[in-house]
Amino acid sequence: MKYLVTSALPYTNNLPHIGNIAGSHLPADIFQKLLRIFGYDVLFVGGTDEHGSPIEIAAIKEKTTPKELCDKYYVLHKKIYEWLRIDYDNFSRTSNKTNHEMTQYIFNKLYENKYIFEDKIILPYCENDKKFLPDRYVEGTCPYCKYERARGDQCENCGRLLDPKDLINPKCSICGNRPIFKESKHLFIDLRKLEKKLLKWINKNKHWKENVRNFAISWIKEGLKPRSITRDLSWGIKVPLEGYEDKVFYVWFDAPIGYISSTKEYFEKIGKEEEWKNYWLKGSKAKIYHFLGKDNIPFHTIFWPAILMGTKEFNLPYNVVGLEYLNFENRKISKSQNWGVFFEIENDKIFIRIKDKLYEIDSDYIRFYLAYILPENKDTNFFVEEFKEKINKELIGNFGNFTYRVLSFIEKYYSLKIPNAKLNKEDKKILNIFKESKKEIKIFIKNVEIKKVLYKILELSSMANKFFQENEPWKNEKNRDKIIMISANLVKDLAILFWPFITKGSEKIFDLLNYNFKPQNSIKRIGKIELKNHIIKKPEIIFKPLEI
Ligand code: B3M
Ligand code: ZN
Repeated sequence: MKYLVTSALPYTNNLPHIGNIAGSHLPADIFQKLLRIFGYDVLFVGGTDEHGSPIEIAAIKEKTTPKELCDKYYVLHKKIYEWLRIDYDNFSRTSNKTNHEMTQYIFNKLYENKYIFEDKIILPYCENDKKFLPDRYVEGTCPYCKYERARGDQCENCGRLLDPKDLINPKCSICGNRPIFKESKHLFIDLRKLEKKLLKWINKNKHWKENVRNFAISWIKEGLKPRSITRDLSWGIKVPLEGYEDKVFYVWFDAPIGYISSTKEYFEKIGKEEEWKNYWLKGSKAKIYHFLGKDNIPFHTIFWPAILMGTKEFNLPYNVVGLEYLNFENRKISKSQNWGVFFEIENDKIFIRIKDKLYEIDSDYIRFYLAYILPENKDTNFFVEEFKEKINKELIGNFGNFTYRVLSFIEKYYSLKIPNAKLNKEDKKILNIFKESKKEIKIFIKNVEIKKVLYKILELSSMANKFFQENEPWKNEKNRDKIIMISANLVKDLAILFWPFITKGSEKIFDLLNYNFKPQNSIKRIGKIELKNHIIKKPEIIFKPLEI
């Protein structure tokens, strides 16, 4: 069985904040790494989402071209994820050639299979900018509450959904002129024809999280409407149909296809051109897991599977892991209000900005705390004080200290050589507890319960700490060899288990242990004495206290 893990593709009109990381990249990365250490055959792909009106408008505002804007942000996004050790096998771009081709291919299939039809709609058009305006780029007075800066899609003040035609005194948000309303023809995917099949499929997917499944079912039960898949923009993927030369595909049409293209690109790079089919074509036995924030759930449970179904050729996702929101100190994260935790790049270096102050923080600390508070089933909060406490007490006080104590003990009492001792049944107790924990962790992985995995590992780490403390190797000369040999191997076990969470820290520990770590199926090593008569490196402090 093959596993494919994806994370939602971020737009390239700004930099990510911790909410984006906790909402998809990090849980996806931890999950794929857990699968790896448990021996599964897994591939992890992602990329940037580079089309759509937000990009085109951002480019106009920054006085650049969409292409240049995306080139710049692609590099910055990639840098941040690499720094965070979000270890994509391939991090692609939806503007790549492969995605253009794949999108057109899929469209042609849908067209052939008669899921596409044409219709005319009336849209706001700016005669000054010579372009159709996306709904939210028309501003004006809300007809209900009279708020003056309401957007064409929604009024921020009273929350009502609007149509640009409803606005009093509509204005183009690029140049400020009054738009006219003009007819334009567009292509629609007829979701009504796929409604029954979709509902049946969702009902069958009992392993999805409750919130995701219920959300999808209630959406379908309201009745699906045709959805337009083309836009009057110039930046995007061309529509391979006569009469559509001036239009491109709607960004949500080509963005998820980016998952397929990223997979294909990965295999092309390693010279296995056909291999992507074993993930994506119907009949292939791959399990596809999509990780994404809750606002993206409808697209991944309805719109995207409908596209795939309509081709009659492609595989459907196995699980849609929708996460809730991460807030900052009880309020929604907002870049414009400087409320939250953000990433900044200065002279090639990555800094963390908390509200308006810049810090240099170990990326493992961000990973650890975000994993600790992952919004898996409900919205959660990043609290600065709690961040400090969890790092200093849990990560450092628990795992960091244990590791450092054991390694320094080996240096001081054994001149860096882990002893070899014979163990009896009683001695093996703690090793067996570690071995036993695998079953429990495997169930959590199956249910995609990432936080539970982390809490379990922290529990094991406390146990190891207690083992060392209570056995007092500094006094207990008789059993010292045993205690130290066991403890050193528990350090190795914990570093393996923590690797999906704090990848860099674990790798540093493997290095200090002189341990040749290979992730694939490393779970087999847990609870085993592998390090004996073994020289380690001179210990170093692995995690420095977090001061913010
Ligand atoms: N770019 C929306 C977002 O960043 C969108 C996700 C695409 S996933 C195929 O939230
Ligand atoms: Zn205008």
